[in-house]
Amino acid sequence: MILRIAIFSAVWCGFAASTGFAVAEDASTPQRLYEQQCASCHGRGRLGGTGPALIPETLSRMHGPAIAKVVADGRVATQMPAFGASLTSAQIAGLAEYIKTPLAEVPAWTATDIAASRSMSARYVAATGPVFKADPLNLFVVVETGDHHVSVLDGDSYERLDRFATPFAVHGGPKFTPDGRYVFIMSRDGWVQKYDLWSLQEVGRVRAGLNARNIAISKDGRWLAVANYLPRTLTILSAEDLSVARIFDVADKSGVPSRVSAVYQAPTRDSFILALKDVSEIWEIATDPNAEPVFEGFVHSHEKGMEEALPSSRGLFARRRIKVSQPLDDFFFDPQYRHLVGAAREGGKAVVVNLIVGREIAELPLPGMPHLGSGISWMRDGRRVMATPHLKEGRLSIIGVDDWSIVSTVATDGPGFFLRSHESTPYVWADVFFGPNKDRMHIIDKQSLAIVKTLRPVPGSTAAHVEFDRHGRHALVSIWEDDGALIVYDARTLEEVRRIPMRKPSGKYNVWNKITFSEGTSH
Ligand code: DHE
Repeated sequence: MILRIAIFSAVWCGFAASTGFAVAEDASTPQRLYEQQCASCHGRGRLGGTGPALIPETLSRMHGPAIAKVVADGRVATQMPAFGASLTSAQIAGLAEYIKTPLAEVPAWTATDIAASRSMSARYVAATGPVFKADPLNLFVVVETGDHHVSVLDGDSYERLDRFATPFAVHGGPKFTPDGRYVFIMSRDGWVQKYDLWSLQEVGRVRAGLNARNIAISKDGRWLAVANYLPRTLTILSAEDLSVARIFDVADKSGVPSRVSAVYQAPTRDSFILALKDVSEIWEIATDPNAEPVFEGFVHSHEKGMEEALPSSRGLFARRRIKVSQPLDDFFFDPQYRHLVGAAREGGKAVVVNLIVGREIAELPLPGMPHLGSGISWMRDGRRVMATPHLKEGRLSIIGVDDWSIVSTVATDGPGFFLRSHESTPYVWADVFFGPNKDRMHIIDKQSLAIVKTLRPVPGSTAAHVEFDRHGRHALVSIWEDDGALIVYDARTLEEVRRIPMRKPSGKYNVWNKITFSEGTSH
């Protein structure tokens, strides 16, 4: 019966939208209207179904047409129909406001829910080797957010080997197993998709959270960590079959819950590092089964009126808390993963944390919202430096990684989002993501720090996010538009060599550069 109602309402929803059949006025409140028109696809609790979740955590991060416009006109390349002919503009405006309202309480998403969402592809057959001739370690995975697909490109010929549908609204870098065979892709609705790059087939998918930030894979490729905003958890999945291995309820030592801003792999430490949004702690979770015991410190025991030692944890998934002075976000790691630099929410500064001793060791004045997660590093005059763009200022900050001092600043034509380089190129490529010069891409000499050229691939269209092939011969630039393109440049002459039409190619990731933690890419 429930199934029949669901089918009826899905059909009705498409029928009403497509015929312009006026919706009765008993749809008196936006909530009631939502239940009638949207719930069959987007879920009764707005947490998603065949359509994405309609909650502010997801919607406020989506770029594109305003919500009311999507309701009225539908969304191209998806199953979202147009309601403009069947709903009044007041009803549409009411609906748009309703779905922007935060949920009354943080919903649960338990191990049982996750397990129930897991679906392994019945058609998947694992090939014994790559089913193509291209170098499997020089493939590119290109996320096309325009129509929620991924293209797999041969990194030598730039032929497209496959193009497959992803979950709605992929965010962050896909993560690869250490051998480069499998890639994991995450959507803002918490779906994780596993794809086999040798067989060119989806392996399966699972919903690990309701609103997720990013994923990280363990050093040995066995575990996948999913950072969630909703609920306040870190989900650890088996990378093999996407089953749930562990769920951490995230809260500080005194029990205050927190969203997880991001999770990163620290390869030299064989651990995951977590940035926490709401509490002044950084977490480290061991992915080494033989990890040393982690001592959690002392708590005050009211019963005994004394300090009592907290039990230590050891081995796989042992958790360590690092106390910091305020919540830190958006981490850059030095190449040895001895230090991280995190952005402090207030005060226009960044904080350096030594991961070995587990405390803050330096502060850097970095106003204008540094985007440390995009930071890259290289050797300059015998010294390692890192560079970070700023989301609110047209400049790059160049920082000495040895003494954490500001070495220089490079003035750019506007605030940037992403930076890229490669071991074998003398240049850093920096986009100008925001403002009137969003169509520009600066090429900066790594030694002199001079801008040697500014590309303008498509006047008026955003040029963003660069990735090199494994040899550093070519640099791929996205034209970040719905009818966009991927432009391949010769990394030495800086001339265009190829243009491949794509649907808003938001990011592209080279297998080799990612699995070797190339210093020119963000990790
Ligand atoms: Fe991202 C990576 C956080 C907005 C596109 N973004 C990341 C990562 C984090 C992050 C923590 C690193 C994850 C990883 O790769 O494992 N992003 C945030 C934000 O906090 C912010 C500012 C606001 C938000 O919550 O959404 C934000 N990000 C955006 C966008 O608006 C972008 C431009 C478009 C979009 O798709 O939403 C965007 N973020 C990206 C991309 C990466 C990314 C393409 C991967 C970069 C890479 O090269 O590795």
